[in-house]
Amino acid sequence: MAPPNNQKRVKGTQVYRPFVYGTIARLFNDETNPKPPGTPADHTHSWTVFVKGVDDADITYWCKKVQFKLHESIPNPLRMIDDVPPGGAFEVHETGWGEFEITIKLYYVPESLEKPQTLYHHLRLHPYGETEEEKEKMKQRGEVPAVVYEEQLFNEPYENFFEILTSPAPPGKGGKTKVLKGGMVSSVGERTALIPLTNRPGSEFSLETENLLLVEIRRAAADVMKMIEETKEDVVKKEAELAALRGPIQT
Ligand code: SLL
Repeated sequence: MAPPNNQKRVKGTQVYRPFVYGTIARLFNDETNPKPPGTPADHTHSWTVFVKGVDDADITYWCKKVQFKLHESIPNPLRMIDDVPPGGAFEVHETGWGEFEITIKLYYVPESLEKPQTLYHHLRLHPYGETEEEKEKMKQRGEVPAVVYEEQLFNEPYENFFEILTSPAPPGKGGKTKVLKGGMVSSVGERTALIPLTNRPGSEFSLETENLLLVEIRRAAADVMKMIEETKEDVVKKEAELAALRGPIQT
């Protein structure tokens, strides 16, 4: 879309907004996840694919609609979700039997003058993980999540859009705070780039997780430094051995 002439970009500015996308799948079973009537006999799982704010923060003021492109074996594989209240999730619920790649296309609010952007996500139905323990944990939980944290960057946004991105949520359009267990305040409907301080079940993208990851990264960096030192010492030793083998240098 060509920008109108009166539109100016806010130079030197980058605005980012966190969001999450992914899938959650559950195996059908009579007690906790019975097959809805009319579900084809070969369907083994129910699943949801979604795009939403971290901890239900509103993203609808920058993300206008989301198109999910499902596998062709599914009726009406192109699903456009464009009617989501502030703080709600763009999502599709389905049932099926197989894993496949979902194409997720984000459409931005018209004021952004941004072109849609495409993400790809592999729908996971079966427990997975790097270790058997991780897989077993997922099996016990009865749910297979595959969720990704992402940050949407708006580089030098147009002035109108910058206004929208940075103004407080309009009254009556979400903007209410939600006090969670443990006294944590979440940001339903709030226009924010902040993520929650701590984790709660089902929402593990927080400063707590970020700090744990930082500790891990620092530990790994320290290990790498140690390996570099050891390698250096080894090189010095090998060079000395080589010099000894060569004997005194003849001139
Ligand atoms: C596979 N490449 O062969 C994948 C394809 C297709 C998944 C998986 C059907 C749903 C429906 C369904 O689950 N398709 O019939 O509505 O494993």
